[in-house]
Amino acid sequence: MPGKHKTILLWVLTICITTPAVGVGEELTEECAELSNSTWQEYRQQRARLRLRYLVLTRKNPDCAHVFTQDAHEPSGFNVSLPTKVIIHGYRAMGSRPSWVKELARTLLRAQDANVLVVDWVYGASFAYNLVVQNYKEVSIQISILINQLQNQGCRLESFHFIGISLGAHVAGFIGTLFEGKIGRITGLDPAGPMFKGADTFDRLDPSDAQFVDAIHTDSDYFGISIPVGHVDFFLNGGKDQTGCARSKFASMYGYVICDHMRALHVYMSAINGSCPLTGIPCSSYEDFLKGNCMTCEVFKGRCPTIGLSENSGIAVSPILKEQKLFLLTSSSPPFCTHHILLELEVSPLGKSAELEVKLTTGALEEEQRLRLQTDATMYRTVWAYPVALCEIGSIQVRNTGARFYRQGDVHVKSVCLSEFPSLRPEEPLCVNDVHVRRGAPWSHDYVQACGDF
Ligand SMILES: *[C@@H]1O[C@H](CO)[C@@H](O)[C@H](O)[C@H]1NC(C)=O
Ligand SMILES: *[C@@H]1O[C@H](CO)[C@@H](O)[C@H](O)[C@H]1NC(C)=O
Ligand SMILES: CC(=O)N[C@H]1CO[C@H](CO)[C@@H](O)[C@@H]1O
Repeated sequence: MPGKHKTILLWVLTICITTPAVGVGEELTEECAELSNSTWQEYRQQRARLRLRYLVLTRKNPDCAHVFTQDAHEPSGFNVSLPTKVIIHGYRAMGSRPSWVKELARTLLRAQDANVLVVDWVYGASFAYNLVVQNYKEVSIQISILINQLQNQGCRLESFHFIGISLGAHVAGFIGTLFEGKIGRITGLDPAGPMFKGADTFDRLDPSDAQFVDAIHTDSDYFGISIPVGHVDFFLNGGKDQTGCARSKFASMYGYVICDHMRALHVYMSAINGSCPLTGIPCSSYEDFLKGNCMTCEVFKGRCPTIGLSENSGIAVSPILKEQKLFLLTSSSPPFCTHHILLELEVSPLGKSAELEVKLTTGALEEEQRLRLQTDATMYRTVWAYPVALCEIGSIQVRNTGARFYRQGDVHVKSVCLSEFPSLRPEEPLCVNDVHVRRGAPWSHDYVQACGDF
């Protein structure tokens, strides 16, 4: 009997071990495609070849890309009745495959039932930047041939939405030029700046390339372009330096160098996820925006444009305006949203320059802002990226911090006001009047307020 028992045990064990192995084998028959990566050697041998490929992801295969093929016997899952999101990556300095493509595809598919068509032009996009720039129009032409074929199969040009990252934004722009602006939408995520800023609109992304063009700018002083290229152009934190990027001492050199540039992509994905609104305020310059000189979206009939997939960025005015510079502040990590709080402070004329520190407190959260006061000004306005809404702010404290350095005397604050923008409802600013801030004696005030149901 013990012998038979062992045999059964062995048999059970064998099933347990082999069954999953068979399962794994079956799964592998459905092969998932990856983007290419190229090496310097390969690049030198095949310099002239672009080796363009396309991958397809849909809601049926959101995590497993299929190589695009028009062969009816090997369908890639592309469905001509659905809208199509075309992802175009940018320059690949080291020939590596872009690692973020899968996440962007998944984020898009969660938000919309669509075909995601990924353009793999890693071979043409790697190593010498100036040579890559020479390639990009050829890449656009090849993609446009595919779009033409898809059009013949029943896809409408308006149903294409190109999402181009960095140099990919200009690839999309040139495809748009080839289709005379009839493509539905192009989104440029920090469109490349080097060799494009001074370029003719024929050579770079511009509003005539599609029915609607939106762009997000996050590194316009380095890898990104500093001029507006779309109907709406969101300049995050002024469009140059992003919070949480500049001082990440321990990040890798590569991460440090491209952190600002890649922020556009991360904010875009977060916006599509839809956990909080990222809206831009039209303004002529970031300096004006930071002074609180632009607080409304009147030019858009009160509806501020939002980052993400909503049609025309949520703009209702028509015809759609062009090259609108929009500004917003973000936080340093997902979901990146903040509240814009305008701090307005009016002081009585001062005998000497002074310094004040203003602190806002909400529960355990404390944030400070430092103000340098000059003798020739009495009004100070500054916009603050604050983590919670105005109605949640519990208290304000003002300290006379300049005392040690400037031997400054008391500061008489005529009024200190806080307001939030853009505001969904008419709200009075929170003001406190006639405050004496003495040396070494901070003044503070608790707000009595509550966020109503809205
Ligand atoms: C293609 O998409 C349409 C519209 O959503 C749907 O009705 C149809 O079943 C899809 N075709 C296939 C083969 O999945
Ligand atoms: C989007 O949401 C999904 C699911 O909630 C989450 O896993 C992912 O990290 C989010 N991505 C971003 C960029 O916020
Ligand atoms: C760094 C890297 O991902 N290298 C891969 C490039 O692609 C080849 C073939 O697909 C792989 O074998 C390498 O590991």
